Amino acid sequence: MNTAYLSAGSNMGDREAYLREAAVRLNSLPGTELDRLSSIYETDPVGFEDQAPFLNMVFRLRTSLPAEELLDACLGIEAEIGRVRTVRWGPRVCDLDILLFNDENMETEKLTVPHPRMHERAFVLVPLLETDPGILATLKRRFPGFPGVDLEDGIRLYKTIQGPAAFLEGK
Ligand code: X6L
Ligand code: MG
Ligand code: MG
Repeated sequence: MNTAYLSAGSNMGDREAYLREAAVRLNSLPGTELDRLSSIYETDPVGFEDQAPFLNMVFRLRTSLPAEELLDACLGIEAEIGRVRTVRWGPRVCDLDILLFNDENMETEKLTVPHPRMHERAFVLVPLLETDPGILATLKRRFPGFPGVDLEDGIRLYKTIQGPAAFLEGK
């Protein structure tokens, strides 16, 4: 079994519904269970700032899928939910990024794990640390400059969730 941490984001339409749809689809992948999730945060856009605010959260999955198959599944789920890639760093209904996969370091054409810029993004770090405070030690070890960002800047608690089952059921 593998443990994967994924960042999820949406800044178009019914943002919370898209995050839930992503969680339901991830939980339905073969050999995969949504095992923990963060609160939902509303976050100021970074990279390309002239767009609507995001909802961001982090999912922890237990999965028998290898990392590259999980990546393909994430890209498929983004497309099924209706993602259209136009402007780089632009608005999207659903973005799913693999942050961590076990304790592995990997770099292929398709995938780099840990996500190379995760330590610079409060919208990733705050929900990630909420799902597992023990990850702080891992982040400090893997990213010498950690944290590369003010963890209180541009991020507001939007909604707390009672657990994976409640979220999947729409509560
Ligand atoms: C300089 C240059 C500083 C580029 C930052 C940061 C670029 C993040 C892209 C950057 C830079 C990104 C989300 C977002 C995006 C999201 C929020 C990206 C890719 N995705 N903003 N911007 N949440 N709040 O999920 O992360 S585009
Ligand atoms: Mg992203
Ligand atoms: Mg992405």
